[in-house]
Amino acid sequence: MQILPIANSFAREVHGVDCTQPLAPADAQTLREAWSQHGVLVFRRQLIDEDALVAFSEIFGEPERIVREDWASKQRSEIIYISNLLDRNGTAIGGLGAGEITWHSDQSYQTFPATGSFLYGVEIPKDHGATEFANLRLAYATLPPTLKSQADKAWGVFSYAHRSAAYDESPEASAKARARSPDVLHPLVHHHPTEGWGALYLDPGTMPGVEGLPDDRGRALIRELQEHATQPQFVYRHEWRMGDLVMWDNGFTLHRRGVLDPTRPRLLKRTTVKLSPDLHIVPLTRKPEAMPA
Ligand SMILES: O=C(O)CCC(=O)C(=O)O
Repeated sequence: MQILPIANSFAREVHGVDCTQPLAPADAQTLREAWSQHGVLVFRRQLIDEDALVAFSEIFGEPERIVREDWASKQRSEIIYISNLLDRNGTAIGGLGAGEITWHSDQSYQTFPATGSFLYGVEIPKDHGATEFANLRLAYATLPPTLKSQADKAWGVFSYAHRSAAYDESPEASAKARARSPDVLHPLVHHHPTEGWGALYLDPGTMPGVEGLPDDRGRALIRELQEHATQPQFVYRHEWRMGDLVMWDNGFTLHRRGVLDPTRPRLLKRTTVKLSPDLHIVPLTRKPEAMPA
């Protein structure tokens, strides 16, 4: 196995691993550590069915079934489909079809966010629909001092209701998911459990504000942090090929995708796992003061 930088980015490409085969314990540990350090790992030319995708994900943590049951695979409920394809009744087979997906961190609205995401490219239009990743470790290390001291003591409000207002595909399913996902608070800065370096934790589209700040000041702080964190030098852009498996650590990365052409079929399969706070940045959580216990 070899883990090599991709161009000049923070992301790493892993060579010499067939993700359908069992991993030697030492190789699994090397991958866990590389993931928790670099944030994004890419495997090319993989041929993975749904059972194998779940089995590979389970090496790193317990799979989470996300709140959108309507996006789940009918074979393996641990998998959701990210797709613009429709079934024969004209119903979307998954979610996040063709609209813009702005900078976000998966599952950040959860009390205990499952921070490991795996996305496998099954059908990908050529040169279309890249996914961009921003590294919040690099962003934190370069924050101007006043912004850093504001971020260091801030807790953000993370709200599924706020996030899902942007989804228009299935209002009923969004309402059901909202009812299961009350707002939570997470600190905007975390430290790596074994190495101690700091990183921002952000999800701009899920954060209506910052605890203790008036709405406009909270939103301004989030905007400033996002603008800093998503500068080109902190961003890796993944141009998909069929058979790519990309895994990212949501504890210190953001990702986004542009608008897609709905007529060009695109299907990716995603799993999400709970990563161990012993090795990965896993956000701390509190309930907002005003909420009932
Ligand atoms: O479709 C993509 O490229 C990104 C999907 C995404 O943002 C997600 O799975 O959270």
